[in-house]
Amino acid sequence: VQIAVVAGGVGGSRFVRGVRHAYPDARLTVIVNTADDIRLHGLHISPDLDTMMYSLGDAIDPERGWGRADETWRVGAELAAYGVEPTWFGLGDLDLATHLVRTQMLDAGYPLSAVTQALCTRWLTDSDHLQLLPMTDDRVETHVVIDAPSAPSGVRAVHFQEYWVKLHAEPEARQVLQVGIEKSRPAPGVIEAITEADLVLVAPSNPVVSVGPVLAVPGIRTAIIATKAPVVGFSGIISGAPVLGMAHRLLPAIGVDVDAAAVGLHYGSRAAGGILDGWVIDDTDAGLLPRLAQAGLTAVSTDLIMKDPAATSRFIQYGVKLATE
Ligand code: GDP
Ligand code: FO1
Ligand code: CA
Repeated sequence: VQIAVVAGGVGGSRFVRGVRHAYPDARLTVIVNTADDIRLHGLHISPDLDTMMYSLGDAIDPERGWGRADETWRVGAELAAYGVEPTWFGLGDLDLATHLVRTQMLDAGYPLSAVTQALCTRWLTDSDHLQLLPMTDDRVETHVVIDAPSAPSGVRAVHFQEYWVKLHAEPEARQVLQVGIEKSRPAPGVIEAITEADLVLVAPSNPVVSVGPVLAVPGIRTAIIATKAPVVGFSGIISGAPVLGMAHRLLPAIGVDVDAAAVGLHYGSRAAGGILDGWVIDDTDAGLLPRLAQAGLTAVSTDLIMKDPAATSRFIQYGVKLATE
């Protein structure tokens, strides 16, 4: 069995651990958002790829959900002591090694997909049957437009990491831009993974800044619409709020209500030009099922809390079965 998963960072990696638990013998390709990527201190940082890689390599910090377990922060403290900005982005000593390797390889001319594969040889073995692919090798960055009364235009655009980590998503997001997306191309293997899959899963990742950018890389949405495999999506919005993070601050900027039905209908039913054959929502949102059925999107509800890989695995199997019958 071949499975392709579209995912972001923290939510995406918890989901993929569940997919592995549910389908231990499957060949898994995870197509990861790279629009969170940022260059800081001359280093190329790919937060979602690293979250996925560390998580699958059992090296993730379990409390934070990103970065390395047993991390120390001495280099960052030294940079701050020199007064070097930015100081709001946490760069751990262990994590820095990853960024150094990635940046050197990119600067030597290797594409991000090759760099990712090289980094992953440390964390995954061939017998894992698991490949991480960046959505694209091209540079794409999410920027968020916020009010700036002192700017001539009244607004300014900040990098997504600045909006998220420094500003804690407090300013209202007027617009979310994926800079560079129109000219980006899917990374090698992405389209094949979707086309040749027996099952395509959309993780309960952030619809605006994780799944959104992946689908917006020209060619990826089309490949999902065209694949012979069933496509099943899972809601990260439960009872009108994201389970973690601040997706509720970004959904309004793309005109989508913060509820599981609105997100499902935003992805859309394949029968109506969207990407989904099935949409899985939480039991607490079961009241939305009639609305989804009426709109022509096959949906089911179950307990969608990713407590551990076994629990995640259960809802994945349940959702896939019911949504593909
Ligand atoms: P990020 O890139 O680190 O922000 O992570 P993702 O975009 O991959 O995932 C973030 C999303 O995962 C959030 O919007 C959450 O609502 C969702 N999420 C986190 N934990 C859970 C969970 O236990 N169940 C569900 N259904 N969604 C979750
Ligand atoms: N998230 C934070 O909230 N604060 C940080 O300082 C931070 C640093 C960081 C460093 C490396 C990395 O791979 C991830 C990091 N994250 C941090 C997580 C990440 O940037 C964001 O939370 C996600 O990209 C949101 O989608
Ligand atoms: Ca992310």
